[in-house]
Amino acid sequence: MIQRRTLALATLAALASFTAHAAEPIKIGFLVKQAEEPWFQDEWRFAEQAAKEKGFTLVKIGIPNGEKMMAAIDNLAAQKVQGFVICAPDVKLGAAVSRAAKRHKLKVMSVDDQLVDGAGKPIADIPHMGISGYEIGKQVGQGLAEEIKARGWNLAEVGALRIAFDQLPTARERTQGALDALKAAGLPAANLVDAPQAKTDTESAFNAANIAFTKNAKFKHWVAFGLNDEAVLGAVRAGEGRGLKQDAMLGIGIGGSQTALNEFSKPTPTAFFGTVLISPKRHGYETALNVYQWVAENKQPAALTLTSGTLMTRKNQAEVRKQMGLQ
Ligand code: FCA
Repeated sequence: MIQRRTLALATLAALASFTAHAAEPIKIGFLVKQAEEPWFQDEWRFAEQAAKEKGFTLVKIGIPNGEKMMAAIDNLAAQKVQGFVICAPDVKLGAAVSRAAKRHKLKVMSVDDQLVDGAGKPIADIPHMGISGYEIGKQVGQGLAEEIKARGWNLAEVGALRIAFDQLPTARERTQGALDALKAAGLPAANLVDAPQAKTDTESAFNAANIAFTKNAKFKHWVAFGLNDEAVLGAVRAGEGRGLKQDAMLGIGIGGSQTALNEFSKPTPTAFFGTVLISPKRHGYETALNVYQWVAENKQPAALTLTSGTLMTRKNQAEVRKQMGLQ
């Protein structure tokens, strides 16, 4: 009798532990370097959509520097998260991310900025979703070249302001694409003006552009490009401070989130002419879903996914956003 009861209890206990295990809630982390930037807000919003649809919990943490990043990964592990998506504050932290993930047995996938090892090579075992930087940059350059032509500007008198953040490979690729397209359209190579920014936000771009304008007063017209909308917006605001309005300057960003939409909704057009709209839905929803499926179904994400963009201006914004599934 006693034996049977013990057996029954043991079975119950085993069952309980099995159920507890089977029902262990899935939690996925989503760490981004600049939580205040509209692009990252959008990514989080779409990741939440995936969480809601699939029934997992999303843990969102902003990681503005390496120290906060390491603390956030430990924090995820303490919360029993099983995997995470990351856009690191510095891609050279790749080896540290990889080690921390292994130590805590967490699945990890990067988004936007591909992590590299000590030698600057992408870390092969961290799946990545990013934009096709060079192609999208070319779309920026082609858009600028077309508008230069439409306005009848003489390319010899156009300064090309490159807001540069060259320590980030995707930023380098984007601005190189834009520059190559402008050169292909006939921009003299000597008209390139580099303006390195300290961080990838509007204020840093504004400061960088101001210095560049001061040093290069000779150009009659300006075009500006950079890694994102914030870079171009900083250049546009700096131009305005010097009396370079939209009839003298043109900028095309990359992103298409609220930063660009705010500019487009101003009653008078600014020099922020357009942006190449990229997809926060793919980058937020799909990466979160990929990591979820990795954890729940052991389905490994594709090693590398590169997404495309579409040129969006004040005029076609509603249409283009609709096509991208963004309202
Ligand atoms: C980088 C940039 C962001 C965004 C993203 C796709 O992380 O810093 O602004 O353009 O790529």
